Amino acid sequence: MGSQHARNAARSVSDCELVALQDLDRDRAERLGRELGVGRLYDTPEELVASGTVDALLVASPDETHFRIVESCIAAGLPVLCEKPLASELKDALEVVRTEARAGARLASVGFMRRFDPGHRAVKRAADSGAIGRPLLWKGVHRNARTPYDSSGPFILANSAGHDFDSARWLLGTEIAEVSVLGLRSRDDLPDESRDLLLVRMAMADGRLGSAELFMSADYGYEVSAELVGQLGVATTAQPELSRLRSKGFRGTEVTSDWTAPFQAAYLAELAEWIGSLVEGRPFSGASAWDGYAAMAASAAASESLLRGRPAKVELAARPELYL
Ligand code: ISE
Repeated sequence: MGSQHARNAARSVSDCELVALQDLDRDRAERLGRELGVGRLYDTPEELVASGTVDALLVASPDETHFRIVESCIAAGLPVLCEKPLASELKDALEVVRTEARAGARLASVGFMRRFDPGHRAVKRAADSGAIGRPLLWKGVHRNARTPYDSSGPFILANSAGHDFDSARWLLGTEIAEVSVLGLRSRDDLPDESRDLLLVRMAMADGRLGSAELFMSADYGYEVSAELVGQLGVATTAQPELSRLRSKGFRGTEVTSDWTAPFQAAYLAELAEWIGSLVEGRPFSGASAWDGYAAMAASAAASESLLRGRPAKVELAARPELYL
């Protein structure tokens, strides 16, 4: 993910110069540095932040390192675009929100790239235009060909479902108040604690509804969709078709297993908008630290619901004025 963002930053975003890289895997950093003509490599994120060589930082390190890197960026006054999740502990995500609120500046943004996906944006436009009347229900499908790293329910709800919680919040324009989750281990060869097929139901703060299927061992490929069911119509995302195949009495569309492939345009648009917002000194239109925190609060409640077998309330701290 980091290499991909680096390539986008170096090659495809105007007003952006990639000047430094940091990776625990030094060889990978050197290879990427050679490929992109970047000579400054740092051993630790702290050294990079303290170096004074960059105006902004993009973080795509393992989830559990996000919090400390984001906090060090904020302390140094550096804008930071951090991959999701914003932190690995809910209390840390709230700490980022509070640090920003105290400083009175939004420096941290979160990589919920679906907000920049052309299909998701078209659904949002349809809702905003009134074409489907009042949206009442958000429906999501999130399938990975194979379980990413860890197939336990809490991991999937934190790592993957954050995107769905953000999609529901963003498309319905309100917070999630309560979640209820059912989980299933889809295959006998997965560890006992696996819950790689999850059904998530949401009650939004204003009473509207959400529902998502997450299937992390879908085998046939990677697929994400979101749908808004409104009083007057329905808007559904469509992912770009890679190809149309006709073969042996079959006509269909190829499905990729690579979870980055369908969102290439989204990653690029997100980065371009973030850089544009920094250069022009205006607010970033993507996800804020508050959005990162709110998605994590929904993930935490979802884990609790799965564990206890009953609906769980999403407990949100008061939203600081900075994010209103
Ligand atoms: C992965 O970490 C991502 O961020 C992808 O967008 C998501 O679809 C996938 O399920 C995650 O594992």
